[in-house]
Amino acid sequence: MKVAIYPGSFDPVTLGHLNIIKRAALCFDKLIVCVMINSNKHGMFTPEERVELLRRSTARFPNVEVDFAEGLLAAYAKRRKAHVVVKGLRAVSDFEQEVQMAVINRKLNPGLETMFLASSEKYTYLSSTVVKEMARYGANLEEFIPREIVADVNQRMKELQERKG
Ligand code: COD
Repeated sequence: MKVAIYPGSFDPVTLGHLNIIKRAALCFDKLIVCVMINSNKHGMFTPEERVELLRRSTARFPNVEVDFAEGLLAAYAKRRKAHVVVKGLRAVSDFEQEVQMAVINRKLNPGLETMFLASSEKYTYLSSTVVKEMARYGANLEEFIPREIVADVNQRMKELQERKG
């Protein structure tokens, strides 16, 4: 069975992520979408909430599993017996960091390959950061994130703004 892992912060999942999930799920028997911690980023949603939003957004893909893991991706891949990591590439700006991570992950777990899917041209501009910025200014989020989670993102942004006063 060919198992691949698509790791990310997914804070929150966007239509760009979902496009990669849909395409990668066609290439493998099983795709594990794994919420992991990027220590450079602050969360809007807790990891558990991100998992729930991802599960709701990917419910229609039978071979997609959503999980959360702490620690190193290379160790998680070993535990899950996965030999492939899937990443999305939007622009040259993604490339440098992604290639660096791919090399580190293979060093830590020899045989763990990273496969890159080029972003759909519709979503090259899209990131979770853009979504948060749009939510802050009350833009219609349906163009950016799965319909199933629009209310959750708007609600969380409202709570964060109220907390700030
Ligand atoms: N189109 C296509 N691809 C996209 C789009 C889009 N619009 N938006 C995002 N992507 C891709 C990104 O390029 C990335 O490949 C993936 O989707 C996830 O994106 P994010 O932004 O949700 O997640 P990141 O980049 O913050 O995730 C980083 C990880 C959590 C994977 C990384 O920090 C990690 O592996 N952490 C665990 C610790 C570890 O093992 N570190 C590596 C050794 S240094």
